[in-house]
Amino acid sequence: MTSMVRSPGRLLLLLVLIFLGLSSASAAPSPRVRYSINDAWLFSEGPVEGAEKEVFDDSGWSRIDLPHTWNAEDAFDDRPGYRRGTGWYRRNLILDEALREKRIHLHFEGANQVAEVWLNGRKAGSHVGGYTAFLFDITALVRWDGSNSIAVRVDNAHDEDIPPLNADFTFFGGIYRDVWLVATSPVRLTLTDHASSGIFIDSTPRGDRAEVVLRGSVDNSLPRMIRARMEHRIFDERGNEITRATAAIELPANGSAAFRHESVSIPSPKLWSPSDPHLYRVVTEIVHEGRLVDRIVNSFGVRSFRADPARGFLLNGQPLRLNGTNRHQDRAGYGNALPDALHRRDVEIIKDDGFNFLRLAHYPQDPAILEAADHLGLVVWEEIPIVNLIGMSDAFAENSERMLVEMIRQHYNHPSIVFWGYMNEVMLTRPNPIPEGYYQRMLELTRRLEARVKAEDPGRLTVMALSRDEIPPEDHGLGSVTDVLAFNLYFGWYYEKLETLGAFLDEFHRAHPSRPLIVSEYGAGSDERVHATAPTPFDFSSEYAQIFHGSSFSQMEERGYLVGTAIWNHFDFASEARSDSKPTLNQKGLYFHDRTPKDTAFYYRAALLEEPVLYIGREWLRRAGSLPAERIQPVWAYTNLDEVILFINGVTAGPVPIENRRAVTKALLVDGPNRIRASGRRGEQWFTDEITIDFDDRSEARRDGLIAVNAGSEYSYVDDAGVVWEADREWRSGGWGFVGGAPGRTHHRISSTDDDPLLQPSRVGMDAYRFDLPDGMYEVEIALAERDRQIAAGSRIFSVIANGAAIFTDLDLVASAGPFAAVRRKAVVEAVNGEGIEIRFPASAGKPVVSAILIRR
Ligand code: GCB
Ligand code: CA
Repeated sequence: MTSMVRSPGRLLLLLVLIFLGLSSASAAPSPRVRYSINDAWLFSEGPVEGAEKEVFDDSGWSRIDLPHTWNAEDAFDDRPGYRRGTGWYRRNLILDEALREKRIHLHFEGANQVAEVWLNGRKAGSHVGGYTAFLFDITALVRWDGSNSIAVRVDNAHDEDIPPLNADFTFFGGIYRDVWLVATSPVRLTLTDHASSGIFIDSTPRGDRAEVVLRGSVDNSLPRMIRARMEHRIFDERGNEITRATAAIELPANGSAAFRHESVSIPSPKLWSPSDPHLYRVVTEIVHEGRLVDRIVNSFGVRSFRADPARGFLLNGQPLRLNGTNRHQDRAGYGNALPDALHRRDVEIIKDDGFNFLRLAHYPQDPAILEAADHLGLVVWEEIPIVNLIGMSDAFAENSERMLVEMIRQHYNHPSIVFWGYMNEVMLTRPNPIPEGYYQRMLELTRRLEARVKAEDPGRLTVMALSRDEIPPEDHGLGSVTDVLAFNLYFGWYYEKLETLGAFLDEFHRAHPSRPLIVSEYGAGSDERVHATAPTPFDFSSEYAQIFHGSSFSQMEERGYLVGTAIWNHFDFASEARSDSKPTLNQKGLYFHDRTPKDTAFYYRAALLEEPVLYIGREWLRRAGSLPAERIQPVWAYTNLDEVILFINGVTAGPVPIENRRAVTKALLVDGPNRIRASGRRGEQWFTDEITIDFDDRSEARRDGLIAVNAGSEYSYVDDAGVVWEADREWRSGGWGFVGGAPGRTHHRISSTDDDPLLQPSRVGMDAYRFDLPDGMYEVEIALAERDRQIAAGSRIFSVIANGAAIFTDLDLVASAGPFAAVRRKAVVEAVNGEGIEIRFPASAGKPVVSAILIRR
């Protein structure tokens, strides 16, 4: 190879050969025409009377492009809930005369969650389910002498018959994936089989060959029986033809015929794997009366796999630990309506971070995702969205099964897919009241879906995700139905302690030694604005999430029996009903919702990548301290190098021990910017990283600036302006802090602010806050919110008085702002006679509360 490339003449020859190899399969242009029709739509919120009609005044509608959701804003605002109902889309379509003899189809990659489509006022079809594609043949409805009107009604209202009924993510409404126009000859591979490609490819390595089976069906809409020839040509990645199969096919008038070609084999196949994701290409052509009438191109990969209860996952006969992560499809600013490029970007990020396994939770995702997973090399688990609850109706079961069939047929040929899933934690959330026969029904549905997967695709593995509290015997028999059992585990987050994860797994494995096991979720929520020196679960500090991942991953990697693990979640994602420290989001991502990385991502990069990783944690760049001892601050770097030295403002104490990919040291910081540099060595090679930490030293020596207190909180908070609100403390002479009272914390979202981590904690029932400050004029700012649902107007009334001057008089938070709403006020206060500032909270009803205090000279 290399010698050939060195000579330009030979290189040319090689290129010509590659070109010929490719072009032999594309001698004539494909008779298929396929293009996106994402632009130039009009949208209106529904319901709208008569919008399906051909002639309709849509002049007041908004001009939008697909992909589109109508919940991009209201799913993230202060008000609980988001619009779940109808939305209408209209568009004109002028068809080229050249398509006149063709079959015309509309292909929707996804619309959430019920879609009805009209062409020129006549119904083209409808589809139930928000996460799979659908296609309608509109040939009989199109007009050639002018413009066609397409009208689509989409509805994302709750529907007891359609999964998901309930889940921790936002059900954005709209046509949120691409829409295509597909024109084919009257004789073509079937497009209408659940919007699949009409061809299903199986390839099994056997000895030194791979046996390929190609099956599917062809449609004929000519009014006569015809005999056609079908040919499949298989090419390797360089475009060399490997093999071909030809067969005659007889098609009845206005009918279809199935085909199955078995004796296709690839000698010495190159196998597909995450480290070498080799893809074959199969070009399928139909020739009728000497004319090419259809051609489609599919990719596939040759690989074998097995999930072993003792040895874990085996790919192509070799053990391969699945180090994985989960992905939801939404992103900051887009809702679920992402262009393909951003879908692909997510897969690239996951691959670049070193992962080899991706669970597409909790629903089938965009074709761009699967294509990227095939090409970049990720083992995929895809599932349908039966989450938390099942419906009791026959329609629910039928819709579930149809979604499953759509997912499998649409994505069948992707070599990345290894696992089909169909339920997530269905026994944890209980309907109230539990309908009679609920669990019996669930078990029946499970068996029905399992049987359907095995009928559709016996070669892949089935999997179901359960929580810790759904293990046998609590599982009503569901846990033994699928090939692989998966657990969503939140030790050290929702329950127990971080360190007990491993023991739980061992115990389950001992009790169920024949069940292959995946940890399909583990994660901790975090917020870049929240920082703690003694992090705890649910403080949402960046530091706790880092401890959580370091401990969880290292416990699991020691356990060789696990098939794999998957982080919950790679990206923060929309969950409208949540109120963590950033309401409307689930914050367990390794990345923020806008895809900037959290420090935790670099723990995994250090753990999973071969390439050198040296990364100083930089989510905590702004810090403050009010005591001299607080100038000593932890600093750490994630690394996979042999040795790391940290320099603090140019000074080092030598190499820092590296434990579980992390080198931590204590740094003495100075007021202002502090330069932190890491030098790391692998063998003889050195690498560096550098950050600047801004430290606001508020200790005795320079009590001249600002004090900001996150009252009632054990963590510090950095606001948008970069102000560090320090963790609370008790007043000691010469310092500042509370006098009396107790800390309290709500996890309710606070309206009229984005500073939820500042407003959610509060000090309750204190006598005072004292600040021992020099004489002078100060601005005092108070922030507070009613934090208790039980408190009604009139039952908590207090004043806030600083050095005798009232900032609030007889404040009734519920009466004036409502519960869980931020109230802020600032006033100027004078400190005299060396007495500093004392803020008192006399109450006439209930106990006083305060969330934050800022004092500025
Ligand atoms: C789970 C669910 C997932 C949630 C996650 C969480 O077990 O499967 O949908 O988002 O926990 O963050 O609570
Ligand atoms: Ca797409």
